[in-house]
Amino acid sequence: MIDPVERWRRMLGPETEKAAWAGLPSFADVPYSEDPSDLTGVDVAVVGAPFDELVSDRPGARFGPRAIRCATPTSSYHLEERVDWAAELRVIDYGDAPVLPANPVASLGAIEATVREVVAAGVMPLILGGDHSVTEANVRACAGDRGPVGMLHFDAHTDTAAEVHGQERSHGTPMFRLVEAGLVDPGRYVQIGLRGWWPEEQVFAWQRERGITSFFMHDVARQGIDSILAETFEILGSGPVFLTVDVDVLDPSIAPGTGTPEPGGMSSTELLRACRVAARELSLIGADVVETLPLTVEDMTAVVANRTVAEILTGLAARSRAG
Ligand SMILES: [Mn+2]
Repeated sequence: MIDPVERWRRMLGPETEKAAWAGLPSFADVPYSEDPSDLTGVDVAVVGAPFDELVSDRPGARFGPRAIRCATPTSSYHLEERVDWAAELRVIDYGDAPVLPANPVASLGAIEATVREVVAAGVMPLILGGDHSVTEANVRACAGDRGPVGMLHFDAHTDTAAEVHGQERSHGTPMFRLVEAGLVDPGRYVQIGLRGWWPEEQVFAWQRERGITSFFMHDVARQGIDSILAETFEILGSGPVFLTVDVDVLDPSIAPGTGTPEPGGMSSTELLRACRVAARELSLIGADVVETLPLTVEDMTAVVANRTVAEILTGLAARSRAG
């Protein structure tokens, strides 16, 4: 286990903060390890899934995990929730899954196997994508013997197509595959933020037949995010839920660094609040934040993706504190 802050404290004094741009860029400067034995006693492990070989449009999400780690803020104390997630939870950065370039099957297998190591230790995985196809690997690892789990899905797109460009494995198909495989319970599957021009009506018909709940962006605009979350929590209940956040749910004016940007999206105010409240109110068994394509060194999409992860951690900390 490497604590990226330890050298600063040892050499400069126990209260010293690490310079944000220096040292090992673990997520939020939490301790870093790739050794499964270091998962003992941990609450949450951040895992990178640096994979983008199944995109239908812009590539680059393979650079997402590193950029999100580098967008770390200086503190873990949340001003509204009034909780310090790093004080409340034992969080480590478990590094990246060992992806194999130009081999999607091996790479997704490696992502699933890495997340399985986390789950097997009784630790909640928080995965940094990667294109949205990684969610299939993540949920396969998290669902395990639990049977079908609930899903809360923030996205501009449903990702429930049976194929995209004739390909069954694509970042547009993971949720179809998870429902068909019996790993996600369609009656406890809620999508928020849908808009734009894809998919076609027959995909929505497939969704309705199975009882999947869809909140479109026009619902968010008319009804407000808090009212939609209240309905969502009723549907998801107290059972296990996987939270998946595609940053393209955000308006591309906030998050232009994404694979399939769609204008007319959510504000970061809405998404950050929704992720924190969801992590506080639901029984999350895992979460991922996907489709971040850093465009610059100080990439704004990576900053908002980083804060989305921090909001999830804050919600978990608030839940843990409440007992
Ligand atoms: Mn997606």
